[in-house]
Amino acid sequence: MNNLSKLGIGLLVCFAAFSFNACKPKNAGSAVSGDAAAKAFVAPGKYDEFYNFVSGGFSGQLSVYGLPSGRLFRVIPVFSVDPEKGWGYSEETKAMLTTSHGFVPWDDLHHTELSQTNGEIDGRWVFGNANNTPRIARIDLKTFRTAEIIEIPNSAGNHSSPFITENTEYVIAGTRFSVPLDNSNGDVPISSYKQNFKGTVSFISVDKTSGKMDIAFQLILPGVNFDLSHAGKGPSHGWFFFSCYNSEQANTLLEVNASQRDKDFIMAVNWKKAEEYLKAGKGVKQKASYSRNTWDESTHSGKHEMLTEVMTLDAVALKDIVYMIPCPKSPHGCDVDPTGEYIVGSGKLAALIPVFSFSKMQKAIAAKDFEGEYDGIPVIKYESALHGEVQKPGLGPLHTEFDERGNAYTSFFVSSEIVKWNVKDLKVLDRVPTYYSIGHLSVPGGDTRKPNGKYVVAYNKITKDRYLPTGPELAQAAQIYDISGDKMQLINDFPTIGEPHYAQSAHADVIRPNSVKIFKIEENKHPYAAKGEKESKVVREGNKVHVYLTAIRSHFSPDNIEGVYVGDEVYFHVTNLEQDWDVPHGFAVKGAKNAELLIMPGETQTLKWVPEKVGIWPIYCTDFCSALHQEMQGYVRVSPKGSNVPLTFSLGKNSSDPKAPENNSNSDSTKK
Ligand code: RUQ
Ligand code: CUA
Repeated sequence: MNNLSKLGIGLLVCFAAFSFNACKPKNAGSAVSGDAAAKAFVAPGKYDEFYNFVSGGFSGQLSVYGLPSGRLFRVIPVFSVDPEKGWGYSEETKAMLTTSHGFVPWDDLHHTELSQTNGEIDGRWVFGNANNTPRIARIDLKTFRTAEIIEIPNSAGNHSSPFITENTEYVIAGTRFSVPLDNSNGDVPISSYKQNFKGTVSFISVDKTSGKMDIAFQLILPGVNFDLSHAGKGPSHGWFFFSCYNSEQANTLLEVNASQRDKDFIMAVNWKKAEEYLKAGKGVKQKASYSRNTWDESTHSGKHEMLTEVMTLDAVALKDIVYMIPCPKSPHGCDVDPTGEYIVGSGKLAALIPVFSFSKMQKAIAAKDFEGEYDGIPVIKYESALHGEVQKPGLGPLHTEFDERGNAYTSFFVSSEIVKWNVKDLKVLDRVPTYYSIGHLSVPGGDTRKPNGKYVVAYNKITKDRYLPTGPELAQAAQIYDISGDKMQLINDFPTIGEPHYAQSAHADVIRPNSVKIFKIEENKHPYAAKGEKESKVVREGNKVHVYLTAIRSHFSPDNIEGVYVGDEVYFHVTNLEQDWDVPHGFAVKGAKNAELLIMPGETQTLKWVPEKVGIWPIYCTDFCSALHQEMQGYVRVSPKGSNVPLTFSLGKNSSDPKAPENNSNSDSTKK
């Protein structure tokens, strides 16, 4: 196809020579010394300096830890149902997990990316990707809730996501698997990869104020695997860089067949140029079918909609959008330093780290200093774009983050270590072991223009003997290192939720002041809200029974309901009337094929229940809300279908007390 394979033979590493499995370093038991531990100690009642947002991998969620304490603050449900919080179980949240394939209860979240303004973390949103059923989520950091999920058409294995530009102009989503496009005939032989399979990269615009996401355009690209990416910054603003592997275009046994060439590519995308083509009307609208789900905090409900078109740009036919730069051996991480000049490509099987220069790349493009084409995309000569190579850094480089002092920190999976090196002179400065087999690593602001090089956190794939054994399955682990001095120093070690991949940290000051404490009850626009006990009621509409239930310490209103029949669809719309921080109430009903509701102050959430048996069914509050939480309970009487037990509901009418107050008890005569 071209003469790429003749290049860089001297760089070729026989990857069979080292096992691609993790190797466990000796002296693994090294403890954190007392002195070091003090650096990670955050005294009880004191706050951490940073929020650390960690992807949950196959848990599909995102977890939030304190840095440097490693204390777990919250697990935010994103792509997977979470019975603890009712996410995906309450009627309001089901829309958020609905896709073009219907309701999908699980996904695999690999990367988190905090929104930026002027290349700095602004603390507004954090984005996450769903790998399996391609989607991007936006989480609102005022509420720490998933606010929007958009599906990505023409994509499969949404791994190269959700990286963002300096002003959050775009969040991008690159496909891992190339596949036939959605509107083409997909019923083709798998062996026709080269003819029929395409790669895509989607540029998702983010509204500056509302955050609302839209696929602005998709680039249609040659069929390869996209792996990771980062946006340019400063001088390279307007560009995006992606690592690609499987430039062999293999469709089977990729571990061998996609490791044939000395070099795959870093793909450089000029998205400003793409915008020009778009303005000039060069985009082609294609039919597509993908969901966009948005959460509305005034109705406390998600809304699901299907979109039917996507704008595409052909990166081959429209010149000057995309260039390839050869990069050794199946690059994984693709990271841009804080100055925006240096782009680091980490070949999983490479024994060196190439660092590319943005200005040299631009010169090479201007001079058409190409070594050929790859499926119609110009390939810049390796040497022409290269700033230099970090020699013998370690085995299996994966990801690189930066500090503000001109240093880079690269994770090495195979040799289980973090290596610190200087971005300009490419000299290795320090190395520390990780426990074990580090994947991603993260410095606060470490992929932005303004890193805060106090700590680097290692997110590891294997835990082995770090903690007390818990049978065959162990939690994954992270380690925190102090990087403020010349030598990196391990200061903390903590288990994580799911499988952590990428993570990012924000200084507490950009999030903490905006954190919502309650939802104002008077602003509750939920159609079934009861904004006071007086509004609580039960209404029958055919076989649907709507219970407008209120919760306040320590009772529900109403708490006695009769006249519900087997087979009815009962909707408990529970409004939490509290207007106090940190006083949720929970709600559950015996036998419901469902999870609890956990309702925040001022909020309304709905649990659907279809009683199948005659009897008395208890309801109760699941969240210990007061000294009399255990008294927060009630009964629903279920009668046979067609019974003539009238619909009644009450609070405070006690059988053992004939003089019980009648004030709250109101019978409803709307029964049909
Ligand atoms: S990946 S361990 Cu899914 Cu981000 Cu590199
Ligand atoms: Cu409300 Cu416990």
